[in-house]
Amino acid sequence: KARLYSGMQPSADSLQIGNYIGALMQWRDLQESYDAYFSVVDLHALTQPNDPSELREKTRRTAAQYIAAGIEPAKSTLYVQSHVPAHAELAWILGTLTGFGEAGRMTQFKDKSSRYGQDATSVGLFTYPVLMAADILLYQTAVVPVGDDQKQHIELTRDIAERFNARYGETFRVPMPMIQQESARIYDLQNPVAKMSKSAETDAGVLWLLDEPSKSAKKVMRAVTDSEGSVRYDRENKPGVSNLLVIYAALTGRQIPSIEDEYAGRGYGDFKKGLADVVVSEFEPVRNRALELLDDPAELDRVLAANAGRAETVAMETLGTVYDRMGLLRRR
Ligand code: AQP
Repeated sequence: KARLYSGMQPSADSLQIGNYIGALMQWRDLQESYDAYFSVVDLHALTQPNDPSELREKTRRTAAQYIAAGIEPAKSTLYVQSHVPAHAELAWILGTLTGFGEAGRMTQFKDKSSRYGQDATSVGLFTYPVLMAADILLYQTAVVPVGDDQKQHIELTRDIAERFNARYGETFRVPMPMIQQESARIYDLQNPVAKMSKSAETDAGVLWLLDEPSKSAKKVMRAVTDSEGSVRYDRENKPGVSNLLVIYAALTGRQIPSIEDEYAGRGYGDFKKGLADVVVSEFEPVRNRALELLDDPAELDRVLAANAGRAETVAMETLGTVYDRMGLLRRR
């Protein structure tokens, strides 16, 4: 089986429905046909301010939500990034092969650093894509499922891998991005032109996986729509309704036209009620399972440790080859 790598940051207590539709649902399917590695990238999360005890909790919670959403730790390698020190080690090595200007061209860095301002922008934020390259290359990854916004980081990963291979001999597999469909992109319910995000400014626009289902139902009922009153997909002129249609279709596996037909001639109230039911019945079992897993943190930690052990075996083999090729004297 070809190897696949993806991860998410433990940047909130709960994942949001965009993470679920855009990543977890797809990972669940992909784990059947790939040798999949899914990591909770806690080292990446350090590029934003964190309360230490909260970060620990968010890390466990993110892992529990992976499992609750159907990522099977017996089938996929589901682990916490910092449990495998080789990530940080390879990131250092790859940093020595990355141009300053090259890293400076990453649009995500440019966006985030201009938002944070010079003083709040860390070197870690600048080298974030180098750590991401290390994550991917350590496992000789063939494909990386990512959102459109990560395409540039995968390009950088490929460039670094090719550079290393050319300089030191074939070492890394050069990975391919697997770009998520635009139809899998979910927008904020209150501001449907902005991507739904864990770090959104207002809570009303975000559907959290671990929220009380009744709360999510209310948020769906209050989602921004338009004054036309017809349930019709038109991303440009009807972003709110289109977003709700995408969520409906993704969660039910139905096609958008069939949903449009079902609600033809009915108001937004009916449509939202229908979607609220869909969201509640999808989230309820996932939430219950996640809370159950979190009730027994020792068992969850045991599963994560076993999976980290599996990941480490592969990672250390790659790292050893890298050290040898670059001429580092090995400890005997
Ligand atoms: N709105 C979204 N629609 C579809 N997919 C989404 N993803 C995130 N938001 C949406 C996918 O979820 C994964 C999470 O990756 P991440 O944790 O590294 O951060 P992100 O992409 O920046 O996600 P968030 O929720 O917006 O987190 P914060 O606020 O922490 O930055 C990725 O696969 C992403 O495509």
